[in-house]
Amino acid sequence: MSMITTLDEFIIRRQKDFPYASGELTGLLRDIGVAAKIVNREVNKAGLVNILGVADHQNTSGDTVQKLDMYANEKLIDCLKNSGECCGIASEENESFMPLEAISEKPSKYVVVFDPLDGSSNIDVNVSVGTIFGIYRRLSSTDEECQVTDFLQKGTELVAAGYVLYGTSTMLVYTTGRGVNCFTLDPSIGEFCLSHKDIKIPNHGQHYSVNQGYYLKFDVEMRRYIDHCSDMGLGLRYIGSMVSDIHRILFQGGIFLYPNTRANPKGKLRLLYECNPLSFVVEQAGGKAINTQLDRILDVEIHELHQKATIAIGSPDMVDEMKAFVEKYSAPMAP
Ligand code: AHM
Ligand code: MG
Repeated sequence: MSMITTLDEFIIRRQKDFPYASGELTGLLRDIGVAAKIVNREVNKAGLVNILGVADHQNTSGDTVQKLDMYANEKLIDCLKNSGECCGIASEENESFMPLEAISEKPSKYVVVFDPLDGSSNIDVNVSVGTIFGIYRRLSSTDEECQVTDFLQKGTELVAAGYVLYGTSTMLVYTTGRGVNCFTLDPSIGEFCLSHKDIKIPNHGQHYSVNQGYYLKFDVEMRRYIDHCSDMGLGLRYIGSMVSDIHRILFQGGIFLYPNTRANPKGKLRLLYECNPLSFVVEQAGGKAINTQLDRILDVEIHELHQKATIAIGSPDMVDEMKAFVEKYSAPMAP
């Protein structure tokens, strides 16, 4: 019989690889795993109980917030508050960041950013949604409350990042900068078990992923690249739930695009809560992530918590090809 490695065992084993690690990051990752299990329980029974439906307010980005988003938000906040391992959190569902009080003498040195339930427009129709998270080392002094500058760090400064996909199985995928590993929740024992070790993204895939309904609203160079994908016979796959689309690309290869449109000239997705954590995961698996200005996502300067970004992310050869198209078709015409 093959031995099962649980998420907790794996995280603790990995901590031993860092001789000076104090265990805080280990604790944080475990707490996120616990929150994921609580959210998973609720997501799974969403069709059964009267938790579905649209709540009566919008989040700071103007999207309609659904009840399960708020539930996931609350549970993540509760788990991180009680853990004592982080000094502040920033959530896509909250306008501002939230400093957390230390629960022991030991000051905590991390802040956590998250999108509690990404792709929430899919909840009512039982399509996969996900939680995205990122962990940064605080920059402010441990003598004071955390500051907004602790969160406004480039993606290159991420210490750890990952996502939970509430799909046909529930999976937690994360990286601490030493490869990407995937854990599948075994509901019979209530544990995330190591299921896919050191994931490597294929150099090329058979699908491209974009909301083709906005085609006419994209810049001409992006339309040319999308035409090229279609000419090459690639299939179109778009779930409307970024975590699900990225998860497929991680295993099968492909490219995910969310370019600027006329309605969203800076893109729709958030740099801090969505693009940076997922770019860190994809890069750690050997993929690439850039914006439509062709800058590496992880290098983009961040000035506000809810800053939006455009993104092209996935298999390295496909991102390079998209880059070449944009360079070619956005070059000024010869006189
Ligand atoms: P959300 O955080 O409000 O759920 O929005 C993010 C989601 C992504 O998961 C998905 O890729 C995208 O929005 C879909 O947007 P659109 O419907 O414009 O294609
Ligand atoms: Mg989101």
